[in-house]
Amino acid sequence: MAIRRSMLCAALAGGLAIGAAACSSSSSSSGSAASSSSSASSTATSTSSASSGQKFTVALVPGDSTDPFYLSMEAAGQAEATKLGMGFIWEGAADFSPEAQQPVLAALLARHPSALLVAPTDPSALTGTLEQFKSAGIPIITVDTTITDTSILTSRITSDNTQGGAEAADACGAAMKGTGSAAVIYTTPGTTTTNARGQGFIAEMKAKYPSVTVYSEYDNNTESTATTQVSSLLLAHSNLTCIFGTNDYAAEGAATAVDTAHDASKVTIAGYDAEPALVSLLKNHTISIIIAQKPALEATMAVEYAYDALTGKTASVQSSVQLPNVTMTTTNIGDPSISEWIYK
Ligand code: T6T
Repeated sequence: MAIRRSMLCAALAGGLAIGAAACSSSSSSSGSAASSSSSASSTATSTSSASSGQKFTVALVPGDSTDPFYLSMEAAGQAEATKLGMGFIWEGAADFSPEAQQPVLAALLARHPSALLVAPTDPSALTGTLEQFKSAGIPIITVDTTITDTSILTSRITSDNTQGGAEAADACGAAMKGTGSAAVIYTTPGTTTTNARGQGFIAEMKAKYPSVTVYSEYDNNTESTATTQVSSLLLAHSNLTCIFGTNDYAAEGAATAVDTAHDASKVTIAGYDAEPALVSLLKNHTISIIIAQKPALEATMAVEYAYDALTGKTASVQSSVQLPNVTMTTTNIGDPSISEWIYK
């Protein structure tokens, strides 16, 4: 696990909120990353070596099976599991919703993986199913999103979503010179990450730019819905000059609406997620700032924590981790230390 410790310690140096003890104990094993694939019909599955005699198998259930954010997690989680000699299962629903995710979890429970990594699509609707994993002795680690009852979790790993929202508000507030109105485009009401981003944005706006009015919409994680909502907001509020898309779909939908309204010169768009299509919009100045996460690092850490929990190294497992974000702007995106965080 040599890479593990260097990644963790680099992240710690970059402001990661975990204990320094995480840098002190490690073991290592070698191996090369196996390739994996996924497809989206009703579910996407990639199973590697889960039945080839390995002692442990870790399962990763993403929010949905097609989002580049979760595909980055899949690749990194698979690579780390291979390195640690564990089998890896990837099972995701085509849609980001608790209704779609619940049957995926139920089917997975029947296969009894050694550990479950999951990005829950609702903070409470899946708790009953997750409790069944816990009762079956399967450690649960949430990645990205989480649940309200954290007592059943071995760990939860996410980004500093509140800080990311606040940073978007700072960029908008400055561009707006503290006047006018702004809009937050949330995804679904049950998404803990995007909710925290929107709340962080609103709190920062209130504190630093109290004259700015902030409107909110939920796009149900659908880009075309975000476009429709932003088009209506632009028509209804002539002083609307900032839009914060709390994920890539929201920001891309906002960009289409602003472009269609020919308002690009007066509207600042702050987006989330270094998904390649959104980065292209940053490079051509359609949007002004991207708050990027580190999905690969989240998955790598989660697989390592699963391994530690299964092998009795519980002292290495932090119960809550918030990884720092990377701010991408039109001026710094050419810097390799920034562009390295574009999602693969
Ligand atoms: O922003 C990420 C993730 O953090 C969020 O929970 C859901 O949307 C994304 O997957 C991006 O599409």
